[in-house]
Amino acid sequence: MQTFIFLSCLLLAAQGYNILANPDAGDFTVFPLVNLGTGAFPTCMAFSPDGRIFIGQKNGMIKVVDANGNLQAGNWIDLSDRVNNAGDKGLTAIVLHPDFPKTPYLYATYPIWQSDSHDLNRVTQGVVGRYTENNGASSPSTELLIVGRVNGTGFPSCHNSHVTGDLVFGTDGTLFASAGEGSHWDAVDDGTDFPFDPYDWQCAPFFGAINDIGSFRAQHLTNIGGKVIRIDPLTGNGIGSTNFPNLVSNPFFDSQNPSSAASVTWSYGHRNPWKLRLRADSPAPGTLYIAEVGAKDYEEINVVKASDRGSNYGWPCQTANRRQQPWFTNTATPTEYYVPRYPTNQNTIDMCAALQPNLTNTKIPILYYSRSQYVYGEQIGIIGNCASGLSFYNGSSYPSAYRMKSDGSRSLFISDFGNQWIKVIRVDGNDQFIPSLGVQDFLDNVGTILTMTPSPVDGDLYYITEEGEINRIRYTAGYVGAPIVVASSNVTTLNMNNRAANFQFSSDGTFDPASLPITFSWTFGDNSSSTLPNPSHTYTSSGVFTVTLTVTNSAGYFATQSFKVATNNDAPTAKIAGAQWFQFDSGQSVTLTATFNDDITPANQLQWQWEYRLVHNNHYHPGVLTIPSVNLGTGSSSSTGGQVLSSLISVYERNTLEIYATAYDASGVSTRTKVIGVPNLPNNANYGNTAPVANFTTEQKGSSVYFDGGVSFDFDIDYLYYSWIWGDGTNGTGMVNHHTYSNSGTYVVSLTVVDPWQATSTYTHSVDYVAPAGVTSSGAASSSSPSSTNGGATGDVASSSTQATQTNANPTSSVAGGQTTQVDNDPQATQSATPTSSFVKENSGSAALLVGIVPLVAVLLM
Ligand SMILES: *[C@@H]1O[C@H](CO)[C@@H](O)[C@H](O)[C@H]1NC(C)=O
Ligand SMILES: *[C@@H]1O[C@H](CO)[C@@H](O)[C@H](O)[C@H]1NC(C)=O
Ligand SMILES: *[C@@H]1O[C@H](CO)[C@@H](O)[C@H](O)[C@H]1NC(C)=O
Ligand SMILES: *[C@@H]1O[C@H](CO)[C@@H](O)[C@H](O)[C@H]1NC(C)=O
Ligand SMILES: *[C@@H]1O[C@H](CO)[C@@H](O)[C@H](O)[C@H]1NC(C)=O
Ligand SMILES: *[C@@H]1O[C@H](CO)[C@@H](O)[C@H](O)[C@H]1NC(C)=O
Ligand SMILES: *[C@@H]1O[C@H](CO)[C@@H](O)[C@H](O)[C@H]1NC(C)=O
Ligand SMILES: [Ca+2]
Repeated sequence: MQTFIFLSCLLLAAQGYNILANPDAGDFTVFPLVNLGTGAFPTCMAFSPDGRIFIGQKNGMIKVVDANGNLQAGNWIDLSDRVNNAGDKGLTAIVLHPDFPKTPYLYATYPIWQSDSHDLNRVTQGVVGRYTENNGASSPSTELLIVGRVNGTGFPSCHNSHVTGDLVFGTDGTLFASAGEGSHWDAVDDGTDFPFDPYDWQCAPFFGAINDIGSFRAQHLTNIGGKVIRIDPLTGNGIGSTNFPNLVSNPFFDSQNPSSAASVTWSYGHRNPWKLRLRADSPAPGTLYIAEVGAKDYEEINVVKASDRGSNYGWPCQTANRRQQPWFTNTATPTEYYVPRYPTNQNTIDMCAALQPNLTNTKIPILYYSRSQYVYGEQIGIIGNCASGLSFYNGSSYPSAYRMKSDGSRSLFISDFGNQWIKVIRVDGNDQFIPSLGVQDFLDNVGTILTMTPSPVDGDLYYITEEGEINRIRYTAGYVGAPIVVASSNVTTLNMNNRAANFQFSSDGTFDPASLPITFSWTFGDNSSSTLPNPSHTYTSSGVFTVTLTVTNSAGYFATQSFKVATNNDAPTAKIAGAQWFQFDSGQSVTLTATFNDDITPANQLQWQWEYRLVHNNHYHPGVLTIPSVNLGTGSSSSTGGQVLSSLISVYERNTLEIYATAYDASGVSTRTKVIGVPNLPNNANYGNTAPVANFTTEQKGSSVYFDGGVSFDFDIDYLYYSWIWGDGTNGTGMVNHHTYSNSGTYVVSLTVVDPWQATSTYTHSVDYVAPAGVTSSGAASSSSPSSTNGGATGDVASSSTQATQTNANPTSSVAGGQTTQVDNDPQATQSATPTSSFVKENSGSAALLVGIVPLVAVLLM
């Protein structure tokens, strides 16, 4: 215990850093590369030396963006039949062999299905598989499991979250893999079976009773949970003097059993080591930096040098610089997260105290931060929630302050999922944080960032959000190039036999990185066009039309984006019976019934899917409840989604449930609707919820105004839903927006934020908008030219059939028409597609509660 106090003092001193504003703020611009669409759920990427970018999705599909920035059709490989994609689980990392494509191997890590049941709590194990490329693609038949070939030897997963982590090659060609300890994140887990978890009992039979110890798996070398392992990428064996005499040996290597958990272990005592980055210029096999997601108190950035191999990083007995209180008896301070479910058992178990001798040399992070400014009275400074990415910068286009220096110092970029920021620190040649340089803000409001990777091709940082975006961060001071174009419509399909085929198009989100004036040119696919930023258009014939927006700046650079709309099909309707908001008791079974209808697809061919999201703090945990079903009979279709609440919710947690029913018609067009469940908590229905406070900042950038609602505040760090009224008759959603007005003038803008407990706050503020000179089509003149874009449709579509011809029949994707194209005449710009349009729409009932499409969010981290 004295050791802890000593370390605590040391680290307190080390954490006394400054938060510095970014001197280059505004000179970095996020360029969309591709958008896979909400629901595709990319989690990881890998760059090939041939210019391809491999993108892994949570569901096990791996896609390729070619060297020209175009998303290739289909999958490089589809592992969805074996990837356990329930809840937070899924494919979390891919890595290419260092000699790829000459040595044509890709490695992937994911929890595997152990049976047909898709219940997210089912006990399973994480694996590492190797896949071979042949003619530009691969197939599951090439799979060779190098971790988890035998039941019980993979990464243990005895609950529903933090299983697999990351993969990275060492400089000596060995492979590192990280994994969480696979225990309950929602309580102190010492291995005791939880009554609300119907599968907890399977942990002992599958992994052995010795490993049915919850979080304590991280402390024991009898399993590979909560570890970083280092293996031979051909066999999965640990690295030792008998099999690799010329390499640094693993610390607990056992030549009698080279594949044992001890033989493969490199470091231990990790909770959820989500991302690994290798510092290439370090002694072999390389210094690892780890973004480690903490429980409730701290996020950690850990370093494992070669000389640190075999070190204990402390979990679950230590977090950041201190004891993890609830795991020690008698000192537990119950909190909303860690009220033990078994108070009686807690009095008899003191495993951290028993482990004390093994905790004397635990490693502490080089940097840690928390969800709140003060933790245990200590001021942390930066606030975040789920450390999600790490990157060194090794390019030459960012300013010199970010580059590698000959003194050995490096910029380390750190991303946070919940608070959606990227910050940067400097580490010295000895891998120590340089406190005098502080923690510098880099980018805010980057979205729900899941990982960040530097491109070996252009040096820039790329990142993935769970909304499906792959973005590139470029330094754009002195930028000469194309604008960033974002085009969308309020609906992407409707049936003109039922009503006017009137679509509202929007260029919201479009802007020019150099703030040059821009002009808009829309073509609607029926020979009519518009130069308004946000035109509406009525089609007069039935069919599928390609809508294209071209945005040109005053320097003559342009970019375009296309997507498809259809006038021959309405999206189905979906409605969940009953109130939009209900309360339930923990463990209570609630039956929900949804009704679906469609204009064209018969009821017995409609498909549907139930999903839930467990919402707390500022993030979600996703889950799919049932597999899409067919054959509902005739007439209006209904589907029952019951049983769901019983195993998910503990009354001790300040959670809400969002439950979604999505209907898909035969063309793949979908509609999603939602209800919200709030647990009946003891004494206080809102469990002490504090209402948020809405606020936003504005800044005109060229022809658009940048609105940032991220300055809104919620005491409870709840996830907030943002709805905007722009004051020009249009509305928006999302935390950050670029909005373009048609005319100069003063607009009264209001932002309403809603937390999951339905507490709302509205902030209203006037914005003076000055249309830039040279933007003739979007200037004041446009108001006097009445919508001239209607009625231009004649000719070719008249001959097209009235059949539904939507090209996107994939019910898991909501992106219209598959691929879109983005033409770009800037030779340096490689962005190719930003399909923001979606067939998904909320039914009007639920939209009244929470405006807009809520992004499909997940945390694979917590
Ligand atoms: C692994 O365990 C699962 C059940 O959890 C079982 O279905 C499967 O057959 C086992 N595989 C082997 C090789 O024993
Ligand atoms: C930086 O990139 C160069 C190639 O551009 C590579 O040779 C070098 O190893 C990299 N250094 C580090 C430390 O990553
Ligand atoms: C401490 O670690 C050693 C291995 O280094 C292990 O044999 C022992 O069981 C551990 N102690 C406890 C209390 O787990
Ligand atoms: C889309 O916008 C058009 C034009 O403003 C409007 O007539 C139509 O009702 C809107 N459709 C929906 C579903 O909001
Ligand atoms: C709104 O945010 C701005 C920028 O952070 C801040 O200066 C201002 O005080 C905030 N207003 C309120 C009412 O919190
Ligand atoms: C914008 O939102 C306001 C307030 O919810 C609503 O009254 C108005 O109808 C909305 N306008 C549009 C175009 O959706
Ligand atoms: C568009 O114009 C071209 C050339 O005038 C004509 O051939 C074509 O049929 C028209 N298409 C539509 C949809 O009006
Ligand atoms: Ca339809």
